[in-house]
Amino acid sequence: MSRTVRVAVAQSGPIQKTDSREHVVARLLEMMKQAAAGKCNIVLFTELALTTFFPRYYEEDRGKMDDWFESGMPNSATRPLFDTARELGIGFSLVFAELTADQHHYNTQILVDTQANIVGRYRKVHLPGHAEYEPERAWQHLEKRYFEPGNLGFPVWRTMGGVMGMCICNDRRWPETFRVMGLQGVELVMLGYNTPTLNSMKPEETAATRMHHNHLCMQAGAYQNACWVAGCAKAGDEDGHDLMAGSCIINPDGEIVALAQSNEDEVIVHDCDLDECAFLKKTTFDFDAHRRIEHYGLISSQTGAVPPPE
Ligand code: CDT
Repeated sequence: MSRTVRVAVAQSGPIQKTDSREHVVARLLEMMKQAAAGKCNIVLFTELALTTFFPRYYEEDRGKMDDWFESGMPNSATRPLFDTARELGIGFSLVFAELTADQHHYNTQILVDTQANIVGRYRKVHLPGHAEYEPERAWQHLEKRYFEPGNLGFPVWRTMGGVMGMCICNDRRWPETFRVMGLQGVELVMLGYNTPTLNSMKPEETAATRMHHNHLCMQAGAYQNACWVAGCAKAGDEDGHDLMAGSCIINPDGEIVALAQSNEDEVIVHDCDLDECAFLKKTTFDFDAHRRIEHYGLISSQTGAVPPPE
């Protein structure tokens, strides 16, 4: 039986502060329909796909930011995504700001199967940025103010004939993210990102270097864990802040096989044969044969680097 999953990555163009959820969902629906018309099995949406990247705005009273959060999923604004997905028989993955019933705030991704059941939930572990206003920055990145670190680890799910994993934006820069999923046999990792084109602390860093970082970490994650990686940007100018595009699909050799060409809403597609993961998983990256965990203790016992004394 073929284990090819036809994956659509639905890059979002910019979403402005004043855009309603309904307006944004209409854009996502358009891309979902395009993916389904192209016989895709799943469509991946970006990080904070329903709103602008609101952590760029400082608010003294955190509670005033709750309007950016979803307290139920599906809810009235997002139900059309679930209804249409069920009608079209396409799965999807969506990232949104989650406010739980017990008042926790997470940057959350769900995996929805072709019958519109939520089969997986992930909450962003690596929150970048800072918790307080920092005037020395050209702009703010307040994820540490508005979200708590995810409490679910890096689970994977068996669905659509394969082993699926999720992570969100900054998580992609950390090899631990991919390795923990790799150790559970992950075959396709889906992630969304909202990444500024420039560095708020280092104006001389070029957009090209930052795009290189973006692709480098996803390509390394794919190769080193012998899995497919799909990365979905929110791109373009949000309220004067430019976000990079570069949405892509990467094969288990770490090669980009599909790449978005615009800074706008754009769907890219690739047939991801999950059996292509097997060769590297059984040879170079046969973890059971080659990993040396007796030497990896520092990775889970220490956060910061401790160089030897001078
Ligand atoms: N959304 C998100 O996690 N963005 C961060 C920006 C940090 S800039 C190094 C990212 O890692 O892309």
